[in-house]
Amino acid sequence: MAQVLAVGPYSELDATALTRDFAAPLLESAEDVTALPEAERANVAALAFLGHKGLTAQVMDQLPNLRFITNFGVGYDAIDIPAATARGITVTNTPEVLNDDVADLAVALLVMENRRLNSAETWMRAGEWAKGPEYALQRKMSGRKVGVLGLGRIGREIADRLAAFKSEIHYFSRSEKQTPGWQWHSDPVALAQAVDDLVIAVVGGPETEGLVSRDVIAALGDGIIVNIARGSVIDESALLDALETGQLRGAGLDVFRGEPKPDPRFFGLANVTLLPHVGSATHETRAAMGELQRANLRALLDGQPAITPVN
Ligand code: 8YV
Repeated sequence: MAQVLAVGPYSELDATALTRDFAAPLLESAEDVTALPEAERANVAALAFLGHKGLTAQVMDQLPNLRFITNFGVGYDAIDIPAATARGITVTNTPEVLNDDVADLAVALLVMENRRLNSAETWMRAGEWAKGPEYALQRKMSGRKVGVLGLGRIGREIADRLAAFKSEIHYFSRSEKQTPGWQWHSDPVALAQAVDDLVIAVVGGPETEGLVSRDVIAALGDGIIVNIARGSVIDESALLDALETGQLRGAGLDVFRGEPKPDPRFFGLANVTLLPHVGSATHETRAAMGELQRANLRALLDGQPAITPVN
């Protein structure tokens, strides 16, 4: 059988399955590929990848017979796709199976920040409840105008959930979609101007780098920004400035530029909910992602078309 190499911090469940089904040796990160003996590298036909950085052209060139990369995750900004395509490497990802979890989390972050639920809990744990006045009044979430930046598979699930919150839905995407009642904007600044809160759901990578610029953040005014996509989509220093001055009411963030070491300025803020990239982190969804990754691997190694190809 063609040699499969697994790269990334896999769960025990996935590591066991990759070893059992594909006899795949496991490496912690893409950087470790270089350390493999040349003969072993030459044997590798498929790479089962999990991670958020480093699958570069240089790494691919260490594996001269690499034909397939199966990514554990819907986002594949860690993989240099043009380099893979140029080398004839097919790349797959794990779309759809995580839509619900990620959309649930986006809405939870919006509710948490509008109602300041994090601070309410901290206040209660600190014993403030018994001391006197009730917790400060916050802002109503239902009925707010919400902008969804990127109306792909996850963006749509978010918008569907927000419709149940009686939100007026606005969105930005390259082209207008068949979504009666939802308002399309061709420009992120115009979207931010039209709404109260903004949810980021675009893909990461070079095409969306810094899309939520200082101007977009200023246009949003006193709203909430939720990001469940990639840290690279936001101008993070502009975001931090707006949060520190209170120009922006708050942010709910699951992703950061410096993951897993976000800018320490975030930790000094009371008007944020910070999460350690847990969008898809449930037993059910991670099991489905692992299965889809391995199904792609199996299909490709059997000479079948990829189930969920990227390039
Ligand atoms: C990660 C994600 O894949 O799917 C994505 O794009 O960002 C996540 O689901 C997961 O955290 C494993 O690294």
